[in-house]
Amino acid sequence: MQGFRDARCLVSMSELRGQGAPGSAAPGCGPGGAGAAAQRDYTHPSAGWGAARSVGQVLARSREPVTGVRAMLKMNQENGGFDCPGCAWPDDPKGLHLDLCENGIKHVTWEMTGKRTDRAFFARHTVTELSGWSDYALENQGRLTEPMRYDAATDKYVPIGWDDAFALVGRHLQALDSPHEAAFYTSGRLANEATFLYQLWVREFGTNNLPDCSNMCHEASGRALTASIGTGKGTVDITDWERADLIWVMGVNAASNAPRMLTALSDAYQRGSKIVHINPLVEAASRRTIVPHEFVAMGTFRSTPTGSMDVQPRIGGDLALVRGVAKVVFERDALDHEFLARHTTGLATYRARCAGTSWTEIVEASGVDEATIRTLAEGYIEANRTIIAWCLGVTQQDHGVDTVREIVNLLLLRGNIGREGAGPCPIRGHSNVQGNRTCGIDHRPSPAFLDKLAEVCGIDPPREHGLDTVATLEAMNEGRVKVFVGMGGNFAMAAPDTAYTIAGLRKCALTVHVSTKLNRSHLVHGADALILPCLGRTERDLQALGEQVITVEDSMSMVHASRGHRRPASPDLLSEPAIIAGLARASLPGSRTPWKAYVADYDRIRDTMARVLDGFEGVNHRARQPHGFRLRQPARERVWLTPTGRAAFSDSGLPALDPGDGCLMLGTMRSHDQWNTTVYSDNDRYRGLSNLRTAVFLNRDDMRRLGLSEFDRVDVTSYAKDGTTRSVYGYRAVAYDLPAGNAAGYMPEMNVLCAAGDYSPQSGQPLMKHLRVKVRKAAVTSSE
Ligand SMILES: Nc1nc2c(c(=O)[nH]1)N[C@H]1C(S)=C(S)[C@@H](COP(=O)(O)OP(=O)(O)OC[C@H]3O[C@@H](n4cnc5c(=O)[nH]c(N)nc54)[C@H](O)[C@@H]3O)O[C@H]1N2
Ligand SMILES: Nc1nc2c(c(=O)[nH]1)N[C@H]1C(S)=C(S)[C@@H](COP(=O)(O)OP(=O)(O)OC[C@H]3O[C@@H](n4cnc5c(=O)[nH]c(N)nc54)[C@H](O)[C@@H]3O)O[C@H]1N2
Ligand SMILES: [Mo]
Repeated sequence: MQGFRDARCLVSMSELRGQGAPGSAAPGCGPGGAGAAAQRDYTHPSAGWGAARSVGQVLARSREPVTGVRAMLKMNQENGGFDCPGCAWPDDPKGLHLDLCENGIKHVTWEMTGKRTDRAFFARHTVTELSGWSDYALENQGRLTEPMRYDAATDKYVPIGWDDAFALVGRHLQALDSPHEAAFYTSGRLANEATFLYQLWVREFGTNNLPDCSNMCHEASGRALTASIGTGKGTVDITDWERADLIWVMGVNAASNAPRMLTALSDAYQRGSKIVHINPLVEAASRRTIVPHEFVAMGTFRSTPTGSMDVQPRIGGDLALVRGVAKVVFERDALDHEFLARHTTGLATYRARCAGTSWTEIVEASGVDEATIRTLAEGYIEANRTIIAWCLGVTQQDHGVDTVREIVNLLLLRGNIGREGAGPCPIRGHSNVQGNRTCGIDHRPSPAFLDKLAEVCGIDPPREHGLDTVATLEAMNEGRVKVFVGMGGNFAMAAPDTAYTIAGLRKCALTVHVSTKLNRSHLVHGADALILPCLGRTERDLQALGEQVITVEDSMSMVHASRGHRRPASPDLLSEPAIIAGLARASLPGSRTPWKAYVADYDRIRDTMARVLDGFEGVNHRARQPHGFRLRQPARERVWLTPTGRAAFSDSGLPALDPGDGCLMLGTMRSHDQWNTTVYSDNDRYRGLSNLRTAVFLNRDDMRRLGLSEFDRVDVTSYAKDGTTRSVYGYRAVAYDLPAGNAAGYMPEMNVLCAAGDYSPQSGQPLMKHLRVKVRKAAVTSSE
């Protein structure tokens, strides 16, 4: 990362809103200006009326109160509605009622806004001026309406026709010395059909440079599950959730980020199942909820508990915690011997590893005392059917792969995989991030997949591995990648090391973003730059042979159709498949791929997918069934596609977690009122915080030790592995229930603290929940 120091020259202070400057307060990405920051304990159940009020505010802001409500009624319904783009939790299988939630509604209405970011808007504002705006203000201008190209003479975006835009990209790509000088990013909303066309274009063009948001999200889960059980996905489905008698929820803020999971948790609790929340922070979902869709319950304020036990490990302590539980399982000989003998390898080594890990080490590395771990273990031994679910708290760590493998080890000990009501369950993030991988977005594609693609599509795909997200950052900064295409998302803000990321994008010859709304990635552009606006999930997609449906895959491998009903935000929008086909035709003039025919009728794309992708046979018919169909997950049937044909125990040491030298370990996370880089407000209801995003959550004892009182101004410095430091200024210290030595704060602001060179050697994932930091009282306290 030699480029880090020059990166600072290419980026202005005003656009690093999460950073600020010494002596003043960092503004943050939210709207600001709503009043003084405050915190009070949130004592109400999650969801419920607080959620309803918050939805009302978002609907009013997007000027869509009536249509917003109508859209809610169309969402996630098996009778031809669209898939909620809010998260990847599956639909309610009973289909009897609406299964919708506050944050899904916010997410959808944000897309459906009546406001427009049109050519008149771009004519009024230079890019330099817009760079000083908050991220909230940028997106809040509304939907993009037509393709725009950056004009350096005026420092403005000006309209360009679709064909000219495609031709421009074609010229740039053809001018490269090698196809590997371009990188093609995917954000996890992209539907299966667009995904398939995208990777086909990129591979026909000649590279596997397909970085995606998964590289920052669940890469660790995919790698670990593949190594342990032969397939990179969870094994449970929603009916298993209805049968489990023990559920562990690790490192996920369910009430905010997978709110429909609250329904499953409260149902489970009512059935008598035990639910354990494992999180350094005690989050709202671990207490009580008003089930998101139960309007009657909302009316009567009837709430259901959603947790039986909270365990608070230190950040990164999950591996040691699981090891401790496994140690007790061995001690008690509570093993499923028959399963272990028939289905697994590596048990003896793992047994020795557990025996050889002392309680002192386990307690130190987990931050949880032995008695609590034993209680947790007794609960695990008592249960007949256990699901372990996890999200970013587990994956965005140096040893994320080891931790997920340890979770699988623990499940294997008692035969908790491939049995009803039991199994591993990564909670995926973006609504189709799992489908992206299934349909070929992978910078390390398997030879078998490439062979099939070559045979069916008649192309000669490159065999060498491509760049992931972190490697793309480095390649852009070093001039090895000159063209960046972003298929959705907001790369500039989502990727680590904001200054370095921005500098990399600025060094490109061309940046292209396919987007629905204006965001920072459009403002930190290459010499040439395009914004290509596309249809959203809620909108009707009319092509030459009629109205189209798309398909998506949820967290539990269910593939189903999604159909938008709304009139598109502008007549000049194209669908993502149409944009990809346009780009492909312009950059591959000799291509024999039937791009036009594919776009005319997406059934044709699915017919090809059915021939390339395992489990997609008959997709056109099956995806249109109510609730769609479940992709086969061999491990669920105890078919292990590992080299030995058995599930493999892992054997790893415990990680060194002491941040050393007076440092704290900090994890970045989302507030309740944001969707990744989209920030709806400066509030975080369940954590009781209002009007503040530039916050550092600290343990009370640490605050005392550092001489800090609640809401004091602080500067935070992170220490990267290569010795570089990064700082943010004028944050506020907020006391919170988290273990001493740990801290937390919000993404995307705190991405300025994440060194791009600090990624897990196991997964390539940036260490977004594993930052070594020092917190100090701010040198100068600003007046406000
Ligand atoms: N409304 C809404 N929904 C979303 C999103 C959104 O931004 N808004 N984003 C979507 C996406 S892409 C994703 S990937 C998911 C993200 O869903 P989450 O994984 O819930 O995302 P974070 O907010 O990053 O929260 C991480 C949680 O991990 C905990 N944690 C931090 N460190 C550790 C640790 O070492 N161990 C354990 N056990 N826990 C730890 C934090 O306290 C926090 O509760 O949500 C998806 N759904
Ligand atoms: N520090 C830190 N950083 C993180 C994380 C963290 O926990 N901590 N989490 C990481 C994770 S898990 C993820 S998934 C990434 C998220 O990274 P991204 O997926 O890159 O970011 P999003 O914020 O989801 O993207 C928002 C933008 O998507 C565009 N958009 C919305 N809908 C559509 C659509 O239908 N089509 C198209 N083409 N565009 C659309 C809009 O223009 C909007 O501005 O961030 C990562 N970054
Ligand atoms: Mo994610």
